[in-house]
Amino acid sequence: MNYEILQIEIKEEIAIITINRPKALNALNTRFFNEMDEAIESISKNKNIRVLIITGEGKAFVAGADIAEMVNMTPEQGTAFSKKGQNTFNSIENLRIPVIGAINGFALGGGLELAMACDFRIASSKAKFGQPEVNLGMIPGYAGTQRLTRLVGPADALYLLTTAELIKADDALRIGLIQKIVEPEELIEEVIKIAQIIASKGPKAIEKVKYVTRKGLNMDFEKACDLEADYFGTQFKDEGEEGMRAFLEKRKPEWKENY
Ligand code: DAK
Repeated sequence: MNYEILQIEIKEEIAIITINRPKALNALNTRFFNEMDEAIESISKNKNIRVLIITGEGKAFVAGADIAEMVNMTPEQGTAFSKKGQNTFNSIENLRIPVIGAINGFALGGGLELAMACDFRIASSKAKFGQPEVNLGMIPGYAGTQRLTRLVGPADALYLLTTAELIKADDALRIGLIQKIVEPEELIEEVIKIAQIIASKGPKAIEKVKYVTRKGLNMDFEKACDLEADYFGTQFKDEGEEGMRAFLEKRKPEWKENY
């Protein structure tokens, strides 16, 4: 596919997707979803990539779903548009490698929903967050009601969902919506450093810890603990033996490159 909206860069084991439609504050349209589906599929097939970073160009991460594209939709088209976006965001969340949101500016509506499909978020001190759909007589359509509630709890989620207030990075940090705030000019550099730390760990351990954490969220607690025990066990042969031996021998572990 010829990408028009996304820029994809691969730096060693780290992939960076930049949403580059700054004139419309990176608003999400059908073209974006088609490109993102293709990008995620190709990244999922590339076994050399260990971490994905998603960011935006200009003053917005993403200012929401494209209001100009949505304005004339019928209810049936709206539901289809919503399902399409949900599927794309689910495929980001379900990617086998960690996905970091580098939130450079406005993350509003569908933009915050995209940010929440990432595994965690590092934000510029200038970023702003909100679910302003009710201003437009709408509600979130890309699982925002669900992911926001699971991330910050029902009271903070409903505060944001019903007031449509835009909050600053320090408030987003306080409620657990983001994990760290950095100066705008240091954002990408800092997120790449975090990605490099993750990429230095056992690749199978990283994949499994993401899978068990995510999968367990939708399971009964005891069954989730059984899942963890199973994956813990398999990791002894996959990487644990080398990792623990390296510790005792006071050397760096050497992870297998390919599986
Ligand atoms: N869609 C389309 N264009 C947008 C946009 C958006 N969400 N946000 C900004 N733009 C465009 C503006 O129209 C403007 O275009 P021109 O006039 O230059 O052609 C350009 O980007 C620059 O924006 P501003 O001039 O407004 O820039 P400011 O710095 O003054 O203001 C702002 C920045 C982010 C505060 C403001 O642009 C703003 O309030 N934007 C709208 C934010 C918003 O309401 N976002 C939530 C969108 S609703 C569903 C599926 C999904 C959803 C709902 C239902 N189903 C299918 C059921 C999700 C909905 C949303 O995400």
